[in-house]
Amino acid sequence: MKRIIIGFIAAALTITGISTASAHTVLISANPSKGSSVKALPASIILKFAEPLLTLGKRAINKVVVTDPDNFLVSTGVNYVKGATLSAPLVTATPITGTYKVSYRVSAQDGHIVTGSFTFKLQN
Ligand SMILES: [Cu+2]
Repeated sequence: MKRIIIGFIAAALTITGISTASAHTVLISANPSKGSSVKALPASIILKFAEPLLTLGKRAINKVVVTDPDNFLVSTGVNYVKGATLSAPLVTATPITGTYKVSYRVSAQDGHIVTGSFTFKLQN
C-alpha cells in the first residue's frame, strides 16, 4: 500500500513538473557548449533558449557572465538578445587555458527568472 502511495505521489510530481517546466524556458544549446573544450576563446558566448526571451526596453533582464580560470571577467557586461538567443562578446588580452565558467539569468515571456551555469575548457 505504501508503495502505491509513493508511486502516486511520484506520478503527481512528474505531472506538476512537466506543467512547471513548460511555463519556464530552458537552455537548449550553447556555444561553446556545456563541458566542451575549445582551442580558442570565441569572440562571443551564445546561448539558445527554448522560447523567445523577455525584453523590456533597455532594461537588462537577460544576462550572461563568463569568467576565466583566474575568476576574471571575460564578458564585458554587454548582452544581446534576439528572439530566443542571448549572446555576449568576450574580450581578453591574453586568454589563459583552463576552465571557464558561464553563468546566465534570463526571463522568457512568462516573466519567470531562470538561472544556470556551466563550464567549458580552453585548451592549447
Ligand atoms: Cu515560468
